[in-house]
Order: sequence, then C-alpha cells, then structure tokens
Amino acid sequence: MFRGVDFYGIDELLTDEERLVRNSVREFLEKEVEPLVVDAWHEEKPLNFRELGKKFGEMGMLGAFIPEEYGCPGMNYTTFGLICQEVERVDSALRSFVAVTSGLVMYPIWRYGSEEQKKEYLPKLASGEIIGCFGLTEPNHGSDPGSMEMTCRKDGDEWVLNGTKTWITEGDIADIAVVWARDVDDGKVKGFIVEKGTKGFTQQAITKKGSMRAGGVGELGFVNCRVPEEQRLPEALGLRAPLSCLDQARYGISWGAIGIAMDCYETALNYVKEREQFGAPLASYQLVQEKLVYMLIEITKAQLVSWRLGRLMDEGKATPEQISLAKKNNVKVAREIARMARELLGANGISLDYSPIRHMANIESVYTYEGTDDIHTLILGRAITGIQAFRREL
Ligand code: TGC
Ligand code: FAD
Repeated sequence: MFRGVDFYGIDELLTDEERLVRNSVREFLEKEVEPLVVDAWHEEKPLNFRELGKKFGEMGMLGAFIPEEYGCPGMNYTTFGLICQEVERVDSALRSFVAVTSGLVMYPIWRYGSEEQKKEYLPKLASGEIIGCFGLTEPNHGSDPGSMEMTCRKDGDEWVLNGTKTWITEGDIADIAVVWARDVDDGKVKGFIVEKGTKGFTQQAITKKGSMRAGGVGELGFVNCRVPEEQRLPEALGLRAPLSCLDQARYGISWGAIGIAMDCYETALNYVKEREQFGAPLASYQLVQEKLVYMLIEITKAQLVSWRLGRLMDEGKATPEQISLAKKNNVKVAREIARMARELLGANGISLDYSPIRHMANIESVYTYEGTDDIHTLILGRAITGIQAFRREL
C-alpha cells in the first residue's frame, strides 16, 4: 500500500480518526478501484459511478463534512480533504465525483434547502443511491457566471426554466441537477433541484475529451421546463449561493491536487532509482535530483496549506480568498509536478502504463474548472489591493 509522502511529519497533525479514514479509503481504492481506471480512461468509458457511488457511500466518502443528520457522515473538513487526496491520487474523475456530490449537490441542499428537500435527497446522495450534478457554467459564461442567460419565471406555483448548462460533471447521468437561473422578474439568481425525466429537461454526454476520460461530463438543456415551487432552494438568493458551494469543492480540490503530486513524485522516484543511463541510475544525476527535490518541497508546502485551511474550515473561519490561494497554488504545483514526472520517465512517460501522463491530461481540467488559475489570481489581487480587475469598462 502507498505509504504517503510526509517529509514534515504532517501525519502527527492529524487525529487518529482522520488517519484511520484516510488509510481505509486508500486500501479500498487500491484494491477495488485503481485496477479499473486505466482502461476506463483509455476507452473514454466513464467508471461506473452507480456501483462505485454505493461503495463510497458505505464508507462515508460522500458529503463527509455535512453534519450527521439526514444520513450524512458528520466528519470534518480535514477528513473530507484527505478523502479527496486519496481519490485523486487514483484519478481526478473520482475526486470530481466526490467533490461535486459533497460540495456542489449535498452542500447546497443542506445549506439552502427546505426540510423536505433535505429529508428527500440527502440520505440518497450520502448513500450513493442517486447521483447529482451542479449546473452553473453556460456555453457563453464560464468564468463570469454572474452574466448567466438561463432564466426562471414564476407562473402560479410553478417555475419555468429556460437555458443551457454545459461542461457539467456527471450531467449526462445525474438523477438530480442543482441548477442556477436568473429570475426575469426580480433579477436575482435562484437555485432549483430538477429531477431526471422532468418534461423539458434534457441531458447529453460530451465526448472526445482529452482529459478526465474516466469520468462523465454533460450538457443540460431546459426548454419551458416546469418545476414546482417545492423544487426551488428557498434559502438561496443571489449569486452568493452558488459561489459559496464552489468554496466547498475548491477546498477539496486543493487536497486532491496533493494526491496527484504525491502519486507522480512516487512514480518518478521509483523509476529513476531503477532506470540506468550512462552506466548509473538516473537518480544519481544532479539534474534528476533537483527535480525530485522541487517536487518534495512543493508537496510539503501544499500539504501545510491544505491542512491549515482544513482547520480554518472546521472553525468556520476560512475566507473565499484563502480557499482561492490553496486551489490556485496546489493545482499549479501539481500540474508542474505531473509534467516533471512525465519527463523523468522518458518515452515510458507517455505510456498509460504509468500514471503521470494521465494525471497531466486530467489536471488541465482541474486547472480550468472551479475557477481558472487566472480567476483565482484576480480574486487574490482584488483582496490585497481592493481593486477588482475582472471587468473592464469598455
Ligand atoms: P462578486 O460581486 O464578486 O460576488 C457576488 C456575491 O457573491 C459573494 N461571493 C462569494 N460568496 C461565497 N464564496 C465565494 N467564493 C464568493 N465570491 C463572491 C460576494 O460577496 C457577493 O455577495 P453579495 O451578497 O454582496 O451579493 O461576483 P462577480 O460577478 O464579480 O464574480 C466574481 C468571480 C469572478 C470571482 C466569480 O464569478 C467566480 O468565482 N467565477 C469563477 C466561476 C467558477 O468557478 N465556476 C465553477 C463552476 S462549477 C465547476 O467548475 C465544477 S468542476 C467539477 C469539480 O469540482 O470536480
Ligand atoms: P472562459 O471563462 O471562457 O475562460 C477562457 C480563458 O480566459 C481562461 O484562461 C480564463 O482564465 C481567461 N479569462 C476569463 N476571464 C478573464 C479575465 N477577466 N481576465 C483574464 N483572463 C480571463 N461547470 C459547472 O457549472 N459544473 C460542473 O460540474 C463543471 N464540471 C466541469 C468539468 C470539466 C471536466 C471541465 C473542463 C469544466 C467543468 N465545468 C463545470 C466548467 C468550468 O467551471 C468552466 O470551464 C470554468 O469556469 C471556465 O470557464 P470557460 O471554460 O467558459 O472559460
């Protein structure tokens, strides 16, 4: 079993329970999931999340940080982070499934939903009985969801939804979609839970991806789609609501990126110790050691950032900007580490028999979704200068 990368004794900062959950998730994934990943990725045949979701549910891997009510696991944010780290060490599509289910579907229902919605959906999502997705991005509005075109209009005790959401993780197979639309009457962004099969609601897979090939992504269409008032998230008013969900998933991504970095580092280290060129192991050359040292330093810094952020999340003190820093930094360094590991493996580095090339392709999605690297730079830039640089007056 993978023994972890822990140069600074960060394990000692974790509780016994946190280590226990991490180790059991790690063992389960290595035995039951890792062997399925390469073929799924190669064939672009998404992993069977209906089956896997139920196993994840049994292990408390879905909605880990949601309090222990409505069938949710009631663990803490650090444990959620460690779960994200372990699943992403295997493949980013697994972390996407966990982070979307937990942060983008269960969280908004728990935070903004009615009592009936919580009772109806949270136990089923926590157990993996149903799959959810989160629709914010539109064909014309990705980084700028505030300009969304999707509309909702109240008609008696129903809402009429019109618009398109695209690049939606698990959008092709989801049983429920948490979607965001602007009210044509009061101009406010509102959230809805739309069930699969609702008239006027369509789900279509996006294929031919060069990244995230072990997972599914889809497009959601809404044409005069009518949902009752009971399907609206009553407490979600304004763009702040969907953006607060992103905070949960972005935090999980910061840990997931460490999983990628650790797997690439370990793969490269093992390889260069074995592989000989010019009569000696690659590991004996200074240029090779420099790369490994860079990886270890960046992994250690990323671990400390996410560990501290987890504790701040648990105390309810983390700010969106602190979350941006962790997402931006950890994904950026994991992206560099994946590329370096690929390089150290030479030609073998482009083979799917080794993980770095798959991580390298996956992380292009991670670098882009949940706020691109640029967007997180601008969020931080705004925080330290007080001046927003997202929008230009033309
Ligand atoms: P702005 O004026 O900044 O904010 C509007 C209101 O929202 C509040 N707010 C936040 N609240 C909580 N958490 C955050 N992170 C928040 N950011 C902003 C803000 O205080 C304000 O509240 P109020 O009450 O005053 O109205 O809004 P803006 O339109 O200027 O946009 C800011 C910007 C660019 C940072 C935001 O639009 C943004 O984050 N854009 C990136 C979009 C994005 O990340 N999309 C992700 C889609 S989901 C996804 O990718 C899933 S991938 C699958 C996986 O996770 O694995
Ligand atoms: P754009 O916003 O068009 O950006 C293009 C480029 O311009 C980027 O480099 C960006 O950084 C840059 N840019 C944009 N604005 C500025 C600016 N003001 N200043 C400087 N540079 C700027 N969305 C969901 O809602 N739900 C999901 O489940 C989901 N899953 C996804 C899964 C995958 C695999 C992928 C790839 C995407 C997913 N997304 C999802 C969509 C994702 O959130 C968006 O792709 C992301 O927000 C970026 O939007 P965009 O692709 O439209 O790029």
